[in-house]
Formats: sequence, structure tokens, C-alpha cells
Amino acid sequence: MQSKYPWETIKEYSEILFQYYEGVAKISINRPEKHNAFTPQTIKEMSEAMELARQDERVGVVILTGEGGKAFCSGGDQSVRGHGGYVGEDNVPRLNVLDLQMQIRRIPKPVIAMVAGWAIGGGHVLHVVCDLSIAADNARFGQTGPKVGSFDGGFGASYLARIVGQKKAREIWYLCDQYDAQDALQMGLVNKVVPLDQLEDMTLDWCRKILEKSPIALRMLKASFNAELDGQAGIQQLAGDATLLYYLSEEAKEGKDSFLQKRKPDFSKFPKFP
Ligand code: S0N
Repeated sequence: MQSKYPWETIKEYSEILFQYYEGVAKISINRPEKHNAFTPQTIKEMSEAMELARQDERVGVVILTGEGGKAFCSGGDQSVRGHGGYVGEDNVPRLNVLDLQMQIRRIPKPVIAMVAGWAIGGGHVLHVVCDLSIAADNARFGQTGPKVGSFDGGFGASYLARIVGQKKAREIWYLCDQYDAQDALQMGLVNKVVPLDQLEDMTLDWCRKILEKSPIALRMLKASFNAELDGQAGIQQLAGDATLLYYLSEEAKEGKDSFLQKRKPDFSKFPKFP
């Protein structure tokens, strides 16, 4: 599906598109002939793009999607699945999609899955770990692991269960059924369903609403939503954000300045809040 928006390419890749438009970075898997199944190379490119989007101060929201209108992502490319993972040009088996899942959770900017067509297997988990999911009416969701000899026991199981509940998550994995967009909406797996030709409009509309909001409030909220499930790593992320805020204060600046000026710090003027 051709976009009507003037996206500008941030960087050229072989298996994804990485584009920018008005505060939004779009990372799009570009393997429509394989329903956007990912190889280690696809994930390597997505990871780099995600990091570039994180570092880019113009970017407030990231959209994750797939080209073609028929698939968001159909998971790991089974034709390059070897012993121990998915095999790239270096012949090394990898499951580097797990690192990408962590990146999506840790980037301190909302990531929106824009889902048209299939979101299946590891592709389904990718939308699950995004902050928000907006689905076209042609979207179909499901896990295939037990059918094709794999499973995702990380976020693909535990976080899915947080979203749809334990019983439903077990049904999704044990039966490997497929669910349409309305099913997904009903079980809270997606935030909104729109006709396919309005998918990008609606997603950009949500991006604009998010971009009007306080970046630090959004950052803190994302870390807060993650903290409990992510355990010590979640606390670290939230605590890191607290440190960032503290660095911005005069109180913290007094500590740094006093060290550089070789004097005793004077914290007496700062309030001791109840
Ligand atoms: C998506 C499906 C249901 C669509 O069916 P439809 O519409 O009939 O289209 P097809 O004719 O089947 O597909 C069109 C072309 O695309 C190719 N293709 C589709 N999906 C894949 C794929 N995943 N790998 C390779 N090729 C794919 C088709 O072969 C076809 O090409 P041609 O025309 O040339 O034959 C249907 O396509 C489907 O069921 N696809 C497979 C879905 C699947 O099982 N995906 C893999 C699931 N596993 C993972 O993703 C594992 C990765 C992972 O995330 C993970 C993470 C952590 C820990 C473990 C794992 C893990 O599970 O290993």
C-alpha cells in the first residue's frame, strides 16, 4: 500500500524501510513476498533503526509496521531456520528478535504497531511488545509455535497473558487459532480497529496526539508500565529516568558545581519535602 504522506528516508536498508515524517519514525519490514517474515538481517536492520530513532531528538513516536498491506509480520523466516536459530549470511544461528523486543520496551518513546494483515508467530509477539497496536480490519493475529516447532516463553507468553489474561493466552498458544481484528479488539490485544485505507491516517493521528504531550511524562509512564513485569531491569529503567530528572534540578547541579569549584556543597537551601 502506497503511503500518501511524504515520508523521507532516514537510512537505506535492504530488508526494511526506515523513514521520518513530522516527529515520527517509521520502521517497516519490506519483505511482502514472504508476508514480512524476518531473517537475522531484517532484525539487525530493525535494531539499528530503533537505536537511531531512540537517539534522534526529532523523533517522539515510532511506528512499527510491514509493507504491502497484507502482513504486519509472519514471524521468523522458516526457510532460514537452522539448528539453534535463524541463520544469516555468517552461517550463525540467532534469535536476535529477542533483543529487538527488549529495545521496543526500553526505548523511552511510545512505539505503535500499525497492523495490516497477518501478525503471526514472532510477528505477533512484535506487536504485543509495542506500547499500542492499531489494526486494520484485515488484520489477523495468532501464534503458531507448537505447530511449527517453536515457542516464545518470554514476553510472548507472560506479557501476552498480562494483556489478554491467562486463559486466553493459553488458548492462543495451545490451539494456534487465528483471530480477526474484532476478536483482537474484544480481548484488548489491540487499541483500535479501522478500515485498511484509514490505517495510516489513524496511526498518524494518534502519533500527533502523543507528540503534543510532555515527553518526560510519557517517558516516565512507559518506564512505569514496564517496571513491574521487567523486575530489576524495569526498576533500573525507572530509576535511570528518576536520575535524569534529578540531574535537571538545581540541587543536583549544586553537587556537581561544588566538586568542580573545589568547595563544600551547600544543600541547605533545598527543600526537604514531606
Ligand atoms: C501467515 C500465514 C497464515 C498466511 O497464509 P497465506 O495467506 O495462505 O499465505 P502463504 O501462501 O502461506 O504465504 C505467502 C508466502 O509467504 C511465505 N511465508 C509466510 N510466512 C513465512 C514465514 N514465517 N517464513 C517463511 N516464509 C513465509 C510463504 O511460504 C509464501 O511463499 P511462497 O508463495 O513462495 O510459498 C502463513 O503464511 C503462515 O502460517 N506462515 C508461517 C507462520 C509461522 O509459523 N511463523 C513462524 C513462527 N515462529 C516464529 O516466528 C519464531 C520466532 C520467534 O519469535 C521466537 C522468539 C522467541 C523464542 C522463540 C521463538 C521461536 O518461536 O522460535
